Amino acid sequence: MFDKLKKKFSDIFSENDNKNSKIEQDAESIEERTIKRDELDQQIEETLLESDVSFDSTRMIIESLRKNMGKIKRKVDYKFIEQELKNTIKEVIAKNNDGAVNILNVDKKPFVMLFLGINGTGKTTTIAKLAYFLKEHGKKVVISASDTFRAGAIDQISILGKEINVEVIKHDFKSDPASVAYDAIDHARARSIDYVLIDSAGRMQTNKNLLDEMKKIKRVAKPDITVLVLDALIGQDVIEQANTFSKEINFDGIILTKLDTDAKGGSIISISTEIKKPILFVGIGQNMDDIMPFDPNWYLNKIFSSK
Ligand SMILES: Nc1nc2c(ncn2[C@@H]2O[C@H](COP(=O)(O)OP(=O)(O)OP(=O)(O)O)[C@@H](O)[C@H]2O)c(=O)[nH]1
Ligand SMILES: [Mg+2]
Repeated sequence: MFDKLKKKFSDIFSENDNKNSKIEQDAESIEERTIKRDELDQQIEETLLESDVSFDSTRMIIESLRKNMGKIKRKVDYKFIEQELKNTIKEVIAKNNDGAVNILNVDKKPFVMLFLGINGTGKTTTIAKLAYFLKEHGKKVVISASDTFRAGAIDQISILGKEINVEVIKHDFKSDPASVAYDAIDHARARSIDYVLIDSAGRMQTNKNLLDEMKKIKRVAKPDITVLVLDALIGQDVIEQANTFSKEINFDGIILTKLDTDAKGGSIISISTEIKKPILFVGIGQNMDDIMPFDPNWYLNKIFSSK
């Protein structure tokens, strides 16, 4: 996970640090230090851009790094700059996630969650994983099989439901997804169930019928939270995907899936600076326990080798 980004950061900072310690630092002029700093900024910039961090996010990080570091008076301390870069990225991500709802600590029952996204991003798997996560935390969950559009979708979620021992409310193939959601919420109310997780059919931002259907599910189910599921593998395209979705429907947070297969690692930074919706959970594999609440510190420790 994020191996490329981690390796590049490690190369930049430890290599330069090694070179640095070999030369007589006090003999360095201000000009020499300035050149070193500029080179370093350029290396960081290139690394970020190559790692799926968008152009604007990259600029923003470089600028705040420069601002935080102030004038170059002393020798260029690579370990120190690495720490500053880490802090700068942390600031960006933590600010975006500030105030994100803690799913385990909500004061409404049932708490209704609707999951949206384009085809194959991992909605159905994520719902099963999240149901499992909630169950493990002592919560009662029901799933609404509201993808009635794709053949096999109802079976897929039913099988997953059995695997994790969570009830799945379903109607027939091609039936109205909003009414399945309505039934699931009704079921939850009657049985004092804590969470209703509503699956939905994958849809492209261009498919008008499916977009109208999505709006209807939202109108009928009145979810407490609407979550956009994004696939980390598409890299920077997550931004465009999220922006096009948000023109059609308002969503409150993001779940980023397939991070385990993401070597580049920068999409978390791009999302934080450009979509400005909190990342609630991340998917890190295909097993039912491969989901975790997103923690900026976890991410930083994965992309920087130094503690
Ligand atoms: N490696 C990995 N694979 C994942 C992760 N999350 C989902 N997948 C895989 O992605 C594929 C698609 O997952 P689904 O849950 O069916 O995706 P979906 O968004 O429901 O797809 P549609 O219903 O067709 O729109 C499956 O093979 C999942 O196992 C993850 O975090 N890591
Ligand atoms: Mg699905």
